[in-house]
Amino acid sequence: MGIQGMELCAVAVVILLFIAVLKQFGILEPISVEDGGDGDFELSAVRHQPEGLEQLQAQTKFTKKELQSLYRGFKTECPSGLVDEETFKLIYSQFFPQGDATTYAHFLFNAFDVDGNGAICFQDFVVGLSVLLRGTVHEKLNWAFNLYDINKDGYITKEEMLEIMKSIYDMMGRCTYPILKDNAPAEHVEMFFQKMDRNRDGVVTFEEFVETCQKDENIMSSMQIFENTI
Ligand SMILES: [Ca+2]
Ligand SMILES: [Ca+2]
Ligand SMILES: [Ca+2]
Repeated sequence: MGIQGMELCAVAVVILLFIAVLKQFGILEPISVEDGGDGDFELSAVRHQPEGLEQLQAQTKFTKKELQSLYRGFKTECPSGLVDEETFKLIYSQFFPQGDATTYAHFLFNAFDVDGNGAICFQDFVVGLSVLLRGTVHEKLNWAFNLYDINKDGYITKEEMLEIMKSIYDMMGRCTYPILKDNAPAEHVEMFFQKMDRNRDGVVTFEEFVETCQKDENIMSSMQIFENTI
């Protein structure tokens, strides 16, 4: 995998891995099903959620039927209605048995747990999912930026990017990419900053991030491919 590939990876891995998780949850398939048949039951189930179906419809780009399907899948996999970090890590480790996915799963979990209460509820889940599946390029980039900005102060530092890169390498494991050198994550961070940090002040702002990504055909086309897959 070349430098270009790794940069692509930094943005796309978030999204692609998430599809894998959805398949694991058995959630992706029902989205395309137009008529579930048991809509009334599901509707009443969703109504018991404090958020309410209509509010979720307003917050996401899913239809009522899709929300019902998603809720059914979510409830089947998580009867408690909440996903904690341990469960999230467990799911990711199943996909990367040769690597260590715990750190990356931790960062991803935080990106979904918007209110930071340590649990992903159905609302957290569908709002994040809506951005990843149906969001505009700007919304998706905002989501990715938020993932990399670990302390959420509005800047991506080299230290933060290094942590993210290391976690991606850890997750992929040596067996998959045996040619990787120990300093590969640091080299990729340097490449990332050479491209993204346009004013050379040592941090990447959201504006810099968006501007660079939108000029990068690889990143943009990866998002297109993704949209067409769903
Ligand atoms: Ca939460
Ligand atoms: Ca930061
Ligand atoms: Ca900068």
